[in-house]
Amino acid sequence: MLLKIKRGWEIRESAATPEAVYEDRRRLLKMAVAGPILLSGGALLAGCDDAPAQATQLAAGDLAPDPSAKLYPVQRNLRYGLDRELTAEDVATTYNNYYEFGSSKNIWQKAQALPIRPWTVSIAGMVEKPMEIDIDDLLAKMPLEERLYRHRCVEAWSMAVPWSGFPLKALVDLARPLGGAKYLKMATFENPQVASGQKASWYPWPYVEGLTLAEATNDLAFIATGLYGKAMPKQNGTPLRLAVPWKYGFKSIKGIVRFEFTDQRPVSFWEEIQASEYGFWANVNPEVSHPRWSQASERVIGTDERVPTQLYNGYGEFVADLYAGMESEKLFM
Ligand SMILES: Nc1nc2c(c(=O)[nH]1)N[C@H]1C(S)=C(S)[C@@H](COP(=O)(O)O)O[C@H]1N2
Ligand SMILES: [Mo]
Repeated sequence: MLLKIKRGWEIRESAATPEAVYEDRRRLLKMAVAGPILLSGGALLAGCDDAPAQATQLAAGDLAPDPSAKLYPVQRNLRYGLDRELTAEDVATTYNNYYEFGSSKNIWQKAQALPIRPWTVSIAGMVEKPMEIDIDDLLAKMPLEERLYRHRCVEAWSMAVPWSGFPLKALVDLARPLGGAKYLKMATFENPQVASGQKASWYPWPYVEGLTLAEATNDLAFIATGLYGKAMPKQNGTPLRLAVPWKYGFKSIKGIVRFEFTDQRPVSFWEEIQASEYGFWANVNPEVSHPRWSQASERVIGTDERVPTQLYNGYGEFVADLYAGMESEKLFM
């Protein structure tokens, strides 16, 4: 079942999203924030039907340029290749899961209201010296690179995108965890004023996710800070968003404000809501069905295709060793 991952230099030229698409998207976003009339025009293209209501949520101050924009594009790391075309940028940035902004896929406009500066990241728990670090200071310390990764949502859709960011291991090294630390727990911002989904009290906010330290320091574990050669759009999880492509998408937590090292296995957001459907490990496996649907294949967003799902989402050569001897664990839900 292991996929032979193509080397970066085998990727066809056509796999890169043309810059023209980025530019159109930028123009559309500018139009969308210019006012309600233009917004409904722009939103039609995005397949949005409740644009006027959302327009009122955009305030001028929310549109300050992202100060990290100048860091991109960054050099692509050719070790991580793709077996398929990149998803079109306008698809990956308008079809999102971000429950802080609502439970539909169409939250990209609402997410623009999230203030992203100042943004302080805490590194806490079992570390040599807990710290609070400003996002721009953190970004300046981290080795930024671009990686092409697949992403497989537990809902059986997938995409393939160019993330920019840094290996999670670089942050673990900065944090200097103590010997007893076994897990890394990550938490998303809390701001119900702008993230209206957080007003829904039946969800266990904040969104939390966790990895073992062995997973967090695996080469594939990546903190994404940019997308398509630019700063990360708000709807995709700026300023810090996990990308662990061998696991179902819900593990890839967005809008992170806290990294806590602990000896207790964290209970993640979805696990707390429905442990029988969303486990801690959540490794992709086509042979283990979700209780309510098959995981054997996936819909590639932005195309008419359905493709077979692969064990560890095709990344077994990087991660299968992490789980040797753990057959008694529910690794695939
Ligand atoms: N904080 C937070 N992170 C999150 C989610 C969320 O609702 N809140 N959704 C997850 C799920 S289910 C998926 S599939 C991916 C979606 O990422 P994308 O919108 O960039 O495709 O984000 C994940 N990270
Ligand atoms: Mo997901």
